[in-house]
Amino acid sequence: MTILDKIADRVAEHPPPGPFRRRSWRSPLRGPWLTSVLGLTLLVGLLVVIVTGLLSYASYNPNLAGNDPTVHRGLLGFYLFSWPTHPVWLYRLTQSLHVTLGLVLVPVVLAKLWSVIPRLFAWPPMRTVAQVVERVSLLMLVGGIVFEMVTGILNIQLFYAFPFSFYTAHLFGAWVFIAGFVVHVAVKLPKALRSVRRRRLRDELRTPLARTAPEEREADQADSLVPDSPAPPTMSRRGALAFVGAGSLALLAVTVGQDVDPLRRTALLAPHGHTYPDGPNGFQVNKTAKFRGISSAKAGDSWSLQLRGARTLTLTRADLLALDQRTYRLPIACVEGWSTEQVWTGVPLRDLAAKVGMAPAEVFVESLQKAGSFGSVRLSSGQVADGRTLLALKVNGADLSLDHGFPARVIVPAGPGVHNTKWVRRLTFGAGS
Ligand SMILES: Nc1nc2c(c(=O)[nH]1)N[C@H]1C(S)=C(S)[C@@H](COP(=O)(O)O)O[C@H]1N2
Ligand SMILES: [Mo]
Repeated sequence: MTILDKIADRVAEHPPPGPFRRRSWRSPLRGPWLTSVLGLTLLVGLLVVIVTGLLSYASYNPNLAGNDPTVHRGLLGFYLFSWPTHPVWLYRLTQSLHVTLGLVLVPVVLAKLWSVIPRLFAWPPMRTVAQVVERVSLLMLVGGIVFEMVTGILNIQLFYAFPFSFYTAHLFGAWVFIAGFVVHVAVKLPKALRSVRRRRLRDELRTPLARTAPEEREADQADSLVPDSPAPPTMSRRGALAFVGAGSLALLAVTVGQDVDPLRRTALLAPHGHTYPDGPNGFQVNKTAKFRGISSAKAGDSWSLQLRGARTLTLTRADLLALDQRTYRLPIACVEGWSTEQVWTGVPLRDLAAKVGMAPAEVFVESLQKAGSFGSVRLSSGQVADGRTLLALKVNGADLSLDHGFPARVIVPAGPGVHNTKWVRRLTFGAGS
């Protein structure tokens, strides 16, 4: 034994007081079975959140010039593909899953962190290289999930009110988390699968407080989640699981309404979910005309639409209404999780392209909006080619309200809300335009 090993042993034998001493952690519920039940739940749930999150990034057309504020994304866009326009509810489904599940899993994440918190104070903090690697991966995992949940929830409530780009920060945070997640699953999955088999969930759900006992100690005593000197239980394991499950269900109950039109009023957590006027324009508004500095003067009689392609053309709203009108029932699905389906009437973008001598091509959409996000966007040639992609003039049979984009707005099937530019002023067809 070298002198260094001896010093290391002495350090290990003398943890600082408080949480670094194993005996200060006494809950009889902590143990590998409980941690594994929570961990495997998160494995499945967070996989869905990760996949739908990556899809959300792909849906923004980040490969088209000017759409992606993420300057140094490096290899992170390796999987991107051209976002389809079928089925029309595609983004509505992926994004409501992402946001709803992300919220519903918050109590499970907190319970999982509680179940392993003694490990945070393991003493000595790190001894082998393997431990150092594990701790760094845990920092990425835990730091990543906390960052993603906090930025995600704040964005649902505040709508991009950050001093930095939510979009870029949430994307980078996601990849830090994903890296930690992959390492953690690779290291822990075999043990988690072994640990859940040690007790049957059904038996555990039948065990009352009076018969609640600590789990069996694992072979590696020093690293065990089972406490050295357990306190008497104050809650059964089924009580703890029910507490977490009830938290998740409560979050689900006050969230689902933002994606189900008849349940809109139950969406207590959705700030834009339940206050809107009656009538054909009576559905959520994301960023009002006032907020975006759009006056009814600018969007009124003096307004006209500029079309640019092989030639240019200016059309008034009356000119547009005189063209062939199409009507489709299409959703608006916002990145913040809310969605709705309405009936839109207007002119297909591909007809407008034809007016200026263009086959369906990429289009750069510009609005009257001078500052702030989402005032312009680039749509793919595939989106323009789909005859249901409209420059909408009406909704549910009535003129668009100013807040919903009067005189004209884009509606793209299957796309994210940010592609449905309101108060459109100019359409420029052609790649790199
Ligand atoms: N010009 C402009 N268009 C915009 C926005 C905007 O801020 N400015 N917000 C977008 C976002 S994020 C969404 S979800 C939809 C919402 O449309 P609505 O307010 O009519 O429901 O409009 C999109 N179009
Ligand atoms: Mo949005």
